[in-house]
Amino acid sequence: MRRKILKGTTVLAGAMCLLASFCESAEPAGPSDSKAGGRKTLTVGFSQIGAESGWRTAETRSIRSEAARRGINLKFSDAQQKQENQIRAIGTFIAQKVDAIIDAPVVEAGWEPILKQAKAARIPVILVDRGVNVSDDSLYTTLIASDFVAEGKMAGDWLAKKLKGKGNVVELQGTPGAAPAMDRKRGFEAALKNHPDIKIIKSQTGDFTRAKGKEVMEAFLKAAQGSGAKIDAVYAHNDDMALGAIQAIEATGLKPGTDLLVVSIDGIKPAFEAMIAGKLNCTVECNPLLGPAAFDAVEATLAGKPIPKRTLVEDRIFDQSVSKEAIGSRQY
Ligand code: GZL
Repeated sequence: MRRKILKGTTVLAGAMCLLASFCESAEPAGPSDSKAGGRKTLTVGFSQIGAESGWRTAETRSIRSEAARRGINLKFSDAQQKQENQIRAIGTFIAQKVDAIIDAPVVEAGWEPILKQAKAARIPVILVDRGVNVSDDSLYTTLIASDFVAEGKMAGDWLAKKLKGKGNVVELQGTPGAAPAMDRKRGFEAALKNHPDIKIIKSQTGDFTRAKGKEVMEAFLKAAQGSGAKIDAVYAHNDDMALGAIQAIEATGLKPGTDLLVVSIDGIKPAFEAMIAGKLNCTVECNPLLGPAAFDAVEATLAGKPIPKRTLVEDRIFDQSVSKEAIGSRQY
């Protein structure tokens, strides 16, 4: 059963306030090293995917700094984008009897066994940034993430308008099996449903990295040169792949942002710099500053308070027309 996105639970980007609906909460568990004043120091295990993109490192900074601000003992594990490393790290957190676990699941499938172990150990699991595909959603406490389908649709609607309903698009997909990759594709295709003359002529994963995005875009450009097909736009599932694609486009002498439109998702500062330079046309924000909401959920769960099963992070779209005035307030 795919994870449900429950209506009525929204997090305003930046405010990160949680609107409550209800779910069961796990009993507190874990080591009882106490802090001055008798309040227990919490120990939380964080299984992070890796450091593949500017977005990812911003998320890690947010989680680490929020743990420090709250005096929480954070055990951090970088999985180098491998699910088996995440599962191993979560198993270690369980053996160490941490109070709670935060997981950014690299892909949607394959989590039931380890989540069942956490539930049996009565350790709550907070999902951040990406969802999981489980038959029993009591295996995790809450999912704090953006609506990736909406992000893909915002990007597609913007591009369709800019292309005036006609053109060839190449797509740089995120990590195969990852929620943002599948859903951003789904949302973009939904937007193009109303524009039959816009065709996705090539689509391949660049694994959310700049290097791979550049490599795949080089292949797309070479293929187009060989077949004589014109590429009118690039849709990248994240800014890092878009920035790699921009490098590949420039190497052919074409002007990214002019000869080919470039649209992506994340809203990292380098994307705003590329928009100001006229090389990127539009980015849809996907807020990575999830630390406050994640630890609100940890503390609420351990206190036995009800929290939303799904906490939606709201996102906005930015194009070149607003990039200069917006870059000053970007926090990542
Ligand atoms: C989105 C996140 C994605 C970003 C990429 O929540 O999972 O992973 O869009 C990152 O930049 O690599």
